[in-house]
Amino acid sequence: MAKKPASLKVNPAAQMDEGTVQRGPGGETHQIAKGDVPVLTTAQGIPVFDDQNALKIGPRGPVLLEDFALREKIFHFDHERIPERVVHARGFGAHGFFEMTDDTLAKLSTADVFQRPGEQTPAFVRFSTVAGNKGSPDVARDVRGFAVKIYSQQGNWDIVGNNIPVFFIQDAIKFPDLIHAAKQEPDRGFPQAQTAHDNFWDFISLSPESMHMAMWIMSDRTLPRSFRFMEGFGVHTFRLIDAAGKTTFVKFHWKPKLGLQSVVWNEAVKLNGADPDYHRRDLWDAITTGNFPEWEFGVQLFDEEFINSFDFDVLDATKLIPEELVPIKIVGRLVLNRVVDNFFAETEQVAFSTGNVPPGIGFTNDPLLQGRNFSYLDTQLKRLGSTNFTHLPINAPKCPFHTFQQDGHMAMVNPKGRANYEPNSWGPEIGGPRESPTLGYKPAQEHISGDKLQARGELFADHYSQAIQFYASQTPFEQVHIKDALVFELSKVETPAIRTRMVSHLLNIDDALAQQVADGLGLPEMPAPATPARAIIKDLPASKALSIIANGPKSFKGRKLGILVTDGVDMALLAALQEAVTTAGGVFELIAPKVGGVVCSDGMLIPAKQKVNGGPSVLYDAVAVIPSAEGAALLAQEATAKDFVNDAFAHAKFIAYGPDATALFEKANLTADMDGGFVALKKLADAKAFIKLCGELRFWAREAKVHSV
Ligand code: HDE
Repeated sequence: MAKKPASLKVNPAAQMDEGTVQRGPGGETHQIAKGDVPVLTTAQGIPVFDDQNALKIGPRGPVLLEDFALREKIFHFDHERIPERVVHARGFGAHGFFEMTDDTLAKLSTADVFQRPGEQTPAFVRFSTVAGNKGSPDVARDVRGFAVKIYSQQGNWDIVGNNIPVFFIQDAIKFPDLIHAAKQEPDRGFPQAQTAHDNFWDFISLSPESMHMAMWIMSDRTLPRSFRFMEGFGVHTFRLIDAAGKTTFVKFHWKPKLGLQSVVWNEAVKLNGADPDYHRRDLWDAITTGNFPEWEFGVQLFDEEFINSFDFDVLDATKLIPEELVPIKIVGRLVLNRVVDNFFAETEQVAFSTGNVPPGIGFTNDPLLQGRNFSYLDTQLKRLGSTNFTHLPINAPKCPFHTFQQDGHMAMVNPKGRANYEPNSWGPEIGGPRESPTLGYKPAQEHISGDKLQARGELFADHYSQAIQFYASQTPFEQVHIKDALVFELSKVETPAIRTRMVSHLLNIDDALAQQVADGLGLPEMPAPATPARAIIKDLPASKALSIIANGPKSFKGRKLGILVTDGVDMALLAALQEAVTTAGGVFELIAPKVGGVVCSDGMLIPAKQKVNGGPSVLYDAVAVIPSAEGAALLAQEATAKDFVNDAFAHAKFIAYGPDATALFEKANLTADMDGGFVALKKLADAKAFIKLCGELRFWAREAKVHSV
């Protein structure tokens, strides 16, 4: 039997408010009251009688074509998907604001958004991975997109950057090749969301210009602990243009207030199984609990004189400008304080473009940037299906705008009135907008002449110098991670010649590294170094800014402690830990044998967040193990509880333990006094000391002892 709605109340599509009157069958009126459940309607606003059964002749009879509600519902569902982004398909977005904290840029650029320190301009940020498809796991080894849309009063400004300051290639013409090689191989359709396969390393090893980036992607930069702990970079050199038309060259930077942090590879592998949504959940949780992530906005400013003195071409996106050479000046901040209302409408449909710049910001002739400016409009038409994608609320400017553009699919804001062209003689009232020599966008003036040719700047041919500098700037732990990553990825490459070719490039970067990778691969013979296209500069000074460990946090703020508990847990100790972590600005989760919770030593029932097999220690920055003696004996029988402590140990995490944890540790072959990464919680004050120590994030010294191959 079909169910009939009790009464006709509110049409959600029409977004009626309390007090609105809606007509029911027969024309009777219904006053909308607070708390009324809205009546389901079709997209045409027609109230639905039965959403459980299609219209039939008799309960077992044929379905009637006349059922317009059924037809519309299925029609709409069938067309729910739009093409995913060809790169950066998997992403997660959030709203916030951009704000200048000083007036440095106001003097160098006419951009309105720079003019008033302290004023908040709405912003939307979408973080992403590059290679994986939309449903791929979050902690894939990959570059992260860091795309920022700033809704300025002079139109939208997009900084479509990454979490790595350089790129694989120098010229846009190579982008399709790079992406084809990185994504799943076309015949078999795998592997996705990873570069550990032949096609990728074949392309990279045949493209020496990618060597600097290759070092970055083999570093921990491609395994961020969360979006909140990574830097962002505009990558290309842009221009700031002042009222007189003068250019100051600029590189844009985002620096996370919480410091940098990455996960280790084995942790990433396990995280992707334990929580494929690890990064998006982290951002969602942080914002919805009021821990708003924040980045400092920094600029490197330079002029022609610096450009002429620099060893590299500032138009080459495979090079960076070390902070030690041109310091980053912090001039603003970006805060994310609101999650999306709807993932599809905002995160999926947001459309970025490097070509979106307001007056006062300009492009350079970086051939990658120029290619990008061309590409992004194209892709929106394919994905969003209409030139009117700017009519979607997430893409629409938040300042007044007036164009003569009209019609097309889904046109929602066609110009009003008679004038849809200019010049016209309809007068100021109805004649529509006009260009403005004073307010309109003016590109920087530049005299250009030259031969028509297909070539690159001379300095673009230096492929190794900054790769050497990057490697030399890493801490010894990070250097080992780079070596391990290279060995891992190249071990997945099935063609020996590709492995050897990569090692021939590594020989131009660091002999010891090349040797370690060759050993790790079991390479039968060391190849000759690849022939460099230009003399390599081997003694560029190390840059501390390029290391993650050297730029970590100073406290446990923003981090998460996992507390493994059982019935009988010492309530006072648990409370001390919770207080210490909360005071430090961190959060905690209880992991217990049952998610319903545990009965503490004082008889109180405390609910758990995770059941022990659903809350592995990879989800946490540090762990505390404080079961009762009986509980520890129980956990000692549970494989996932042993994994909990074994993984925390193997991932060099700080581990606090209560007096009764021994049974579990013994079963996991761990002794609590093994190294300085263990902290005994003997008295309540130890909890505070433990959380302070956790500010160092990992007990790195342990790492070398747990990995020998
Ligand atoms: Fe992109 N890139 N890209 N890219 N890119 C896209 O635009 C492209 C490049 C970056 O969250 C696409 O809307 C070309 C560098 C981010 O929506 C597409 C070239 C950098 C995002 C496209 C590059 C980026 C994209 C796919 C070489 C770092 C995600 C869907 C000339 C500085 C934005 C879309 C988001 C997205 C093309 C190179 C960053 C196809 C042709 C270098 C963060 O238009």
